[in-house]
Amino acid sequence: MENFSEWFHNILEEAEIIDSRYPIKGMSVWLPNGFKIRKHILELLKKLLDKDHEEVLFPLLVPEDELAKEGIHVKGFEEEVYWVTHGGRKELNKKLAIRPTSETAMYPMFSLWVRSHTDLPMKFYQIVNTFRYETKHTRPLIRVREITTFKEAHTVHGTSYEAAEQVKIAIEIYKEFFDLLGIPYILSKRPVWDKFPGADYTMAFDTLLPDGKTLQIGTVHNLGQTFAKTFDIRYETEDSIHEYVYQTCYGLSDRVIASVIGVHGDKKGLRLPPKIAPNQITIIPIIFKEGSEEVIAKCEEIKLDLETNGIRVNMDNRDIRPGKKFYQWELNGSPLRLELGPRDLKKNKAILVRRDNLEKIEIDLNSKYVEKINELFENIYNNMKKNVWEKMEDKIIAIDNLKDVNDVIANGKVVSFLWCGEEECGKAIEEITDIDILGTQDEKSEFNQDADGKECIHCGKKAEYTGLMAKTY
Ligand code: 5CA
Ligand code: ZN
Repeated sequence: MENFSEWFHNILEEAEIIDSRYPIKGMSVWLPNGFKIRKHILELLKKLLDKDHEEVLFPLLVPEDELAKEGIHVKGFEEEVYWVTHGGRKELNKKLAIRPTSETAMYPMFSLWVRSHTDLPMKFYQIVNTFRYETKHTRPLIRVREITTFKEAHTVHGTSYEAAEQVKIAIEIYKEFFDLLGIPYILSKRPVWDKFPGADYTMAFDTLLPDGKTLQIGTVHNLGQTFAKTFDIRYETEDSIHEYVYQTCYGLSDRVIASVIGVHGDKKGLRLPPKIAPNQITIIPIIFKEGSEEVIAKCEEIKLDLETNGIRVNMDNRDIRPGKKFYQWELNGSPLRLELGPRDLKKNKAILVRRDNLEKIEIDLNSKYVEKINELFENIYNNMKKNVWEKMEDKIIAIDNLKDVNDVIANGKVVSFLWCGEEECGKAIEEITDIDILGTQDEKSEFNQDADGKECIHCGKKAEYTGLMAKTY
């Protein structure tokens, strides 16, 4: 895609996802079509989290002294917090922060809730809006000042081991979630200088957008005991000792929605995975002067049949040229189109057109066509997922000379290199190339290179990790 940014902006408007003309920078309005996509995505995530998390809802405002308690955390967010300073005309004697994320809203309450080892583990999540006064260039859904769809989970454990295990569990949940949406991802451990403020370490998911820039689409943080000590969250062990808890938190945002749109879309517009498409199938009666009533009646019958089987159907009866309708529903990303005209009706057949590859398929309406359509949804999803993964994998390029970084990046690709993992060396690499290090790969990662007996690309010391570098959003 030549100009992804422009394409993305246009598609949000044309497919009526959001209206970004709201008169506050970094804040937009969800339009009905976008809202439906958002709703279906949230349903998928909730289903995954509800298996072993409890959903809660905390207030939007955080008292200044609670926000200020955790020194590193507050420093990380200090430039980004919006403040409520007045109630009406009266100045508040305690300023209230609008949550940039909810650690400092939740953890004073956790300190009241956690009593004994029998209370643990605790696993909560909430889906709320959060606010960050971003100073970098804002972009709809990608870098916003009101994150409208912040899904944050917070867990509390009795041991360090369990917290580390929870990080792995959360990673598996997020993988499953991104897989359901067919979003390709790179998981890495963020460099220490780029971890979440207050975390022991941060695991991050990045996807690659068509312009070759990576977008961080989710993060899982091991908080260790840092917040437990600050907010005095302790529990009584079986031996009646009072111990600080271990915590994790993990979150996703509107960027997930941006990625679904960004990685799957094409020149014709959106391509939505059937699971989240507001219109999973669009029926278009091909009407001529004669026989139109029969055609419409048959289309209505098919619609009812599909709907009874739980499929979201959109029937476009409008008196406009079919070509115009095709164009519109392709733009909107409806995964399948069903066309039926008088000649098809005579044969009791209909034509299906796949949005992912525009392939035409004739179906027999005497057969079990609902099954066939469900199979096609599965095929479409698998094909979309496979394509975007292949595209991303092709763009991860291993290099062994730092001089090659900028060429690879200029070609819209991601660099993989061997690294000692030391902060000083990493910062030097970032300085020399002016490109960010995303992080290091787990040994089991498909993007991991064998570092055994090899040297760090920059300092020549023993290589410990595979690092990735990319131009980032
Ligand atoms: N409390 C932790 C876990 S919920 C937290 O706030 N982590 S975070 O800062 O990394 O944010 C979670 C995710 O939100 C990020 O991985 C990123 O995908 C997304 N995000 C962060 N800032 C923005 C923003 N301004 N606009 C859109 N998405 C954002
Ligand atoms: Zn090095």
